[in-house]
Amino acid sequence: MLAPLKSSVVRAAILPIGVAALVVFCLVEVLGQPAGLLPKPPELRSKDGTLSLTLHAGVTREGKNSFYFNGHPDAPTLRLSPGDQLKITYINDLPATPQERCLATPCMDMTNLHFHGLTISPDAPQDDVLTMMAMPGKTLNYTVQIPKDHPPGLYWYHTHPHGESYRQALDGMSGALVIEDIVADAFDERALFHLLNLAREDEAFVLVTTRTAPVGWSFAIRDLGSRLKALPVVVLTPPDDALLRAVLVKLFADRQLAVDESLIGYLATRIERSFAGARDVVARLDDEAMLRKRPLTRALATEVLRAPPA
Ligand SMILES: [Cu+2]
Repeated sequence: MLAPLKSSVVRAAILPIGVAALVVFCLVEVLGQPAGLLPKPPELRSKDGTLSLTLHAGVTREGKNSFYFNGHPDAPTLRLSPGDQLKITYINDLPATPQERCLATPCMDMTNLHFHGLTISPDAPQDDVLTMMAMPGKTLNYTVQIPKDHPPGLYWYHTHPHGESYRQALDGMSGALVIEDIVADAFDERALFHLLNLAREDEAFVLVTTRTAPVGWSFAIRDLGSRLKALPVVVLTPPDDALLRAVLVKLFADRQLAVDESLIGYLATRIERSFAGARDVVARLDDEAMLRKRPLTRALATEVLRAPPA
């Protein structure tokens, strides 16, 4: 890993259209979803090769089964890279006497997790939907190893107990799982080389995202190496002060929250310098203000920032 690039994401683009795609990507990150659409689930990213979280199964106010994260009926989007480990403590808080009816047999409110589409082990403590099962009040501990050569893509995780998963999944017990980034020395060189050749023949475009620039990688296929190293590279650095402030104002406005300019300045210099960091602090402040029935002020922000994230 290249030291100066550690905290930034390097995006290597092939042909100018790749750069156009990058611009779109950045705007989507900044603007988020238009008001009135489904709320965006929280996003969790692996750090130093691991993503750990506690997930609950529970019942919403409307009586639906749901995943719960940090006390909210949310299914967080999990972002991992090939080679990462995903650790989930999954607690079944569904009632021992189920409120809902099942198709063939009485509901038992048991649950577990299936990682749909991932090429991982079917044995406990990974993607084992047969022997890993939590009755109400029980906990399952998952440790999922994402292979180093796992293809990037959008996958999903969902509840998977036989006879009950249909009803539970329709209720909403599912979430997105994203495998990002190709990693140096951990992808199929022949496949990428063929893909690039095919794209050139078809005048199509390929966008590669990674955390380090290909210039430092070693290649078995020399032609692939020279092709990748010759690509235009666009580095996405952390947002600067002005952008981070604008993002904070926008995120508060999304929640119909009018906040003081001094609070924005206070937060911008204290939070992690990323869009994810901005989203996280706005959500936490909104939650805490509601919970404590207090206005959104610097005093509240000081207390919230001092407390570790739940
Ligand atoms: Cu599935």
